[in-house]
Amino acid sequence: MVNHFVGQLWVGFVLSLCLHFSTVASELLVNTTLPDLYEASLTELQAGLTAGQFTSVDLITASHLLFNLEGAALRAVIETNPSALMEAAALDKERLLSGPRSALHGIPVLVKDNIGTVAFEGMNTTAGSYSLLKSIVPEDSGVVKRLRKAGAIILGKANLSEWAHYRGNIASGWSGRGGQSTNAYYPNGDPCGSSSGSAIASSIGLTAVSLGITCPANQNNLVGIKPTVGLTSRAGVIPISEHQDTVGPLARSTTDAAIVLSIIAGKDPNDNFTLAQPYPVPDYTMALSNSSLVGKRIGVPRSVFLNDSITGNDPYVNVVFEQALEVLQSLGATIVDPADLPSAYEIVASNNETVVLNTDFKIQLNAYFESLLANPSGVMSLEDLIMFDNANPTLEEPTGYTDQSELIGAEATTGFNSSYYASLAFDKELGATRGIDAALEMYTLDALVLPAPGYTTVPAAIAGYPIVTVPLGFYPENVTIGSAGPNTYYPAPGMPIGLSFLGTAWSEYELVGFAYAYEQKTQTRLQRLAYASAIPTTQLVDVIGM
Ligand SMILES: *[C@@H]1O[C@H](CO)[C@@H](O)[C@H](O)[C@H]1NC(C)=O
Ligand SMILES: *[C@@H]1O[C@H](CO)[C@@H](O)[C@H](O)[C@H]1NC(C)=O
Ligand SMILES: *[C@@H]1O[C@H](CO)[C@@H](O)[C@H](O)[C@H]1NC(C)=O
Ligand SMILES: *[C@@H]1O[C@H](CO)[C@@H](O)[C@H](O)[C@H]1NC(C)=O
Ligand SMILES: *[C@@H]1O[C@H](CO)[C@@H](O)[C@H](O)[C@H]1NC(C)=O
Ligand SMILES: *[C@@H]1O[C@H](CO)[C@@H](O)[C@H](O)[C@H]1NC(C)=O
Ligand SMILES: *[C@@H]1O[C@H](CO)[C@@H](O)[C@H](O)[C@H]1NC(C)=O
Ligand SMILES: *[C@@H]1O[C@H](CO)[C@@H](O)[C@H](O)[C@H]1NC(C)=O
Ligand SMILES: CC(=O)N[C@H]1CO[C@H](CO)[C@@H](O)[C@@H]1O
Repeated sequence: MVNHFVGQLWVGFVLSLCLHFSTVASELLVNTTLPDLYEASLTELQAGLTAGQFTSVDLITASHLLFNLEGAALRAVIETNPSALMEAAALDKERLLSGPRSALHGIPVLVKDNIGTVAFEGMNTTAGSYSLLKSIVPEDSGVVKRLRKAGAIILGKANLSEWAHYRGNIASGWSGRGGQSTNAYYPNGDPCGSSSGSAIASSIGLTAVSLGITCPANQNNLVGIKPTVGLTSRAGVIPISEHQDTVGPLARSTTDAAIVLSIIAGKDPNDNFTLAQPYPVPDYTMALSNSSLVGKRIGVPRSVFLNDSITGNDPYVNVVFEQALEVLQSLGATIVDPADLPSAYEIVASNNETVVLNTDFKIQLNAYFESLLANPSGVMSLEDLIMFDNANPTLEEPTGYTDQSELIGAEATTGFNSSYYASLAFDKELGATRGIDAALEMYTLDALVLPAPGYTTVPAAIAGYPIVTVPLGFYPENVTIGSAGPNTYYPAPGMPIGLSFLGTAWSEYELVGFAYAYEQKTQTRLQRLAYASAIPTTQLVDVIGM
């Protein structure tokens, strides 16, 4: 009912505007086409909300139906927000009174289950683990605070690889609470991750945008931004390492990803890494230009990163990548090839990252447990967690796997010592000083470009540097199907491949521009849809006025 009224009100408004500017009757068109939720952009959703075609309540209703009826087989979502409809109704009312707060006003956003949300709203924050079921976090995470302030509605918690895939040798996309999430482009395809559920959900329109990181963007036909460590707050996010963790958008277009990054980026007193960022946060949507590659020098770090016998990539990855280089050139870029990272071979050989991650994980996870106001499972430390997993095999052990080697490795560390600091410094040197920054300087480059699969994320991860990934292509029908876990496959026919732009600290603005120009030229995402039974059929028309 409310929805109907809103619709009339705004249609009237649009009509009177048209009348004012035009006397030609045939131009008195009201756009009655509803956006297709599989592909809807934030701009389309916001326009429809503003025009009163549908409300945020309708969007939430549609999303809940999508999860229950259609998302279930992919296990993309662990739980939905029981307060979402109420929040949507309030935001609909506010829109009528004072207009939208931002491009995310009234838009449902899914967040990974390790991103904290206040318990009284009704949702758990568990990183997929039963050990945190019904735990009470002290407050919303920093990024969720920003989303809410912008008027976004937290729709639910996305499935993920348990503990953000820092548990041991378990399949990507598996968690105790969420089960095995799978890719929408091939039955039982590996979703990659840790942010697997977030990516699957965005890939098939269960939500327009979600928060996660880049590997899943690569394998789910999405745009992902992995921001520089310290651009977005990690306060209230269940940690692995403060030196590598970073929260970024997963969306179906560079435009949507840029909108979300502009909202979630910024300083947060509860995460002191964010205090180092250049102020103010740019409006990343201003970087969206089709000519952003004109006159730019883009380097190809061929050695190691494009060598199949080292990366283990299917040869087809390099075939589509070489085509992408031609596209970049046609868009006005100078391709500098090769532009190797001096540290390339050492990056692959080094084990220093493990020392840093294991040590940080133990200290930070223990601090996280300590910050909780309550945890009914009684787990209050990493040591307790390992015992909990052993004591609850039916909940916490996937079929065929009992592994928690990373938890055990982390538990064995004894805190910050000279080897830890040496490893941290060595990582920075390999990733940045003798890695990405060295290549950028030696060849006077604006950015580096690589296919997303392989070792591409490693130099950026250990340097804490940004990556923007866009759709590059899809594995062909005759690709050799690989195993990615007891029940999951990678690669497989039709599964997506991404193209990654890498740069120095705080270069997101430039990288977003390069990714946009490439995306607009190639329009790769829509060349292939999810497999038929993974494509949701619920649309806005089914729920309006429900
Ligand atoms: C009408 O709305 C649909 C869905 O939002 C959009 O795709 C289409 O471009 C719009 N058409 C016009 C003429 O604005
Ligand atoms: C957490 O999950 C449990 C079990 O699904 C549910 O009963 C509870 O309402 C959820 N929310 C909170 C805040 O505990
Ligand atoms: C953040 O604060 C901690 C402890 O208060 C300190 O050890 C660390 O160096 C600070 N980090 C940054 C990047 O400022
Ligand atoms: C970029 O080009 C595409 C068509 O190729 C067009 O739809 C889009 O509006 C252009 N973007 C800008 C910012 O001009
Ligand atoms: C690729 O790596 C293999 C194995 O390390 C090596 O033998 C080969 O020379 C490399 N190829 C190139 C072109 O560097
Ligand atoms: C870090 O890597 C260097 C070079 O590979 C190695 O010599 C050193 O032992 C590593 N440090 C640790 C703590 O593993
Ligand atoms: C630092 O601690 C790690 C375990 O966390 C240990 O393996 C390493 O030997 C220690 N280094 C020094 C110099 O004590
Ligand atoms: C797959 O087909 C393509 C083109 O038809 C061919 O070039 C390629 O060698 C084939 N790959 C495999 C693994 O058979
Ligand atoms: C929507 C969705 O994917 N739901 C699944 C998430 O995981 C739980 C627990 O394994 C399943 O029961 C849901 O079907």
